[in-house]
Amino acid sequence: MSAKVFETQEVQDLLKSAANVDGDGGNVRFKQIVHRLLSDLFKAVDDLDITPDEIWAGVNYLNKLGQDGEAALLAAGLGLEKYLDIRMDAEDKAIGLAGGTPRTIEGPLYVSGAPLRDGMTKMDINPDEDAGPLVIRGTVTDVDGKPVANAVVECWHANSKGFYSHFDPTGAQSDFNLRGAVKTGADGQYEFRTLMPVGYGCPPHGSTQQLLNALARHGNRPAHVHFFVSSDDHRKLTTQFNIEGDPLIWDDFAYATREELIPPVTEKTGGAALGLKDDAYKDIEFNFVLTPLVQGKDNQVVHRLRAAAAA
Ligand code: MBD
Ligand code: FE
Repeated sequence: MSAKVFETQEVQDLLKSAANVDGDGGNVRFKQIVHRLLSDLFKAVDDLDITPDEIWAGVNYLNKLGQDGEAALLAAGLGLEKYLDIRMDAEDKAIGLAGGTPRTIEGPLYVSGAPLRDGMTKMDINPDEDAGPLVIRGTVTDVDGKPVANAVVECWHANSKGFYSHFDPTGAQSDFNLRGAVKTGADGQYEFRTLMPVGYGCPPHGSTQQLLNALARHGNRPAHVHFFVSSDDHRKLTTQFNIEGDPLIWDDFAYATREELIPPVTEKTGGAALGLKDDAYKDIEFNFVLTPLVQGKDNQVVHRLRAAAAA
C-alpha cells in the first residue's frame, strides 16, 4: 500500500481525540505523552506500511509480555533503561556535575526490605555448592574523598545458576538470599560477605527472549552485582559492577557495562576466620563516590514499581 494518510486532517483529528488533548480534565502531561507516542506509532505504520497482521501480532505480544511479567525486563533488553542513563549522564555533564561513581541500570530484580546491618552483612543464606566465597568491600565517600557516614549500601546479585532470590523459577532460594543492606559508620566503610554470582539469562520461553530471538540477539548478562547507595545529603546512586573475565562483559544484553565498573578480583586466604565457607576466597574492593544534591534535590532518584518482602 503506497497511500499515505498520516498527515490528513482525519488522522490528525483522530490522534487528538484519542489523547483528548483539547478536552478538559485528565492529566495534561499524560495527554501530551500519549498523543506523541500514538502519533509516532501511526506515522511508523504509514511509513513502513505496517500491515494489520503485524499490528495484531504486536498487540498480542503485549498481552503475552504482561502475562509473563516481563515488561521491565524487555525495557532493559531494548536499551530503554540504558537510554535513561545516557540522558542522566548528559544532564550531569551539562551542569558540570562530575566525579561520582558512574551510574548504570537498576534492572528489574531488586527487592526492598533486606535487613539493614551496621558496616557488614553476610548475604548468603542458602548453601550453593557451585559458588565460592566472595567479599565485596570498600568505602563510601563524597566527591572530595570525605567518608560518608550513615550511607545505606544495598546489594543484590544472582546465585551460581544466574537466578535471583524472589524471582528464582526453581524456588531454591529463601527471601533475601544474596540480598543485603549495610549502613556505614564514621569511616564510610561497608562490607558484604557473599558467594560469587554467575551471569543472568532471560527466561528461555518468555516473551523477552522470544523478541530477542527474532532479532537474532541473545538474552544474557555477564556476572554482575547491583548496588543502591543512599545518603540523606547526596544523590542516590544506582550502579553495578561486573566480575572481570566474564566473556560477556562487552556483550551484555542490557547494556550495563562501563569501563569504570570492572574492579579487579583478588584471591585471598583467611576466609575461615571471617566465617566464609572456604579459607580461600575472592575479594573485590569497590569504593563508591556519591555526588551532591542539585539545588537541594536528588535529581537522579528513580521511582518505579519494585518488589518488596518482609525480612
Ligand atoms: C538482571 O539481573 C539484570 O540486572 C537486568 C538489567 C536485566 C535482567 C536481569
Ligand atoms: Fe542483575
